[in-house]
Amino acid sequence: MKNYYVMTLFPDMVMNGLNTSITGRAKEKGIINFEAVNIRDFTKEKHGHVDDYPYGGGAGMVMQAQPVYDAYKYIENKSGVNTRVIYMTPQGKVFNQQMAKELSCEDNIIFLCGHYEGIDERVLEMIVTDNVSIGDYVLTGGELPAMVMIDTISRLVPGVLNNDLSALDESFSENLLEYPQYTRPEEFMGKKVPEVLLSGHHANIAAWRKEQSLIRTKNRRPDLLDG
Ligand code: 6GU
Repeated sequence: MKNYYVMTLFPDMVMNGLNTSITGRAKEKGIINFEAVNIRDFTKEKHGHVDDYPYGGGAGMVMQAQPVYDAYKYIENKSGVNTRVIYMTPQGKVFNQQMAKELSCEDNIIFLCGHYEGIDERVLEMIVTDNVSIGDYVLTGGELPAMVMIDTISRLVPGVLNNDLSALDESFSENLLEYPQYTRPEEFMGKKVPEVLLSGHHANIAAWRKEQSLIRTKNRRPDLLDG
């Protein structure tokens, strides 16, 4: 069983997303588990504040160290002290399929989602093991990135997909994009399914698909073919 913990101010957003579709079914099957931990539950302020003005001035608010630290301690009790803590930040290393493959071997992962102008640097220094971004653009918070990562990682955990081979034979698994797919009918508005796919000749089909993958990658993502 893999355990994914999400430290967040918006637990419903995370749980509603992950409980849907394949990740939700994998949780019901007991293959993976995810838990959103509401950082606000750990505030010691009577009005429930988790943020304050930045020292030195400037726009926006900063999430305070204490509730983040206490939420982490609550999770650490369950996950163990060596659990990786991934801070979702546009300043991190950019997430990719290789990273997902490596993380799919971890039994426990904690995802820390910031909001506002970020989180007090001192608690980040104390608990974060990895800084990860999902691309070069700025989101309002780390929740969508954490959900993107958990979705990508989960489908590489054995048993999550009905067909474990489909996780291997797909875009990026060999640095190539996936070949085009077709299903019934054989002809749609005058457009026919490529003949070779109807031939039953497995070697020819495999060769055609490999060629299509290469052509597609060259046209759409030539950067993947560099080196
Ligand atoms: Cl991980 N967080 C935020 N706030 N924005 C992002 C991101 C993460 N990755 C890309 N943009």
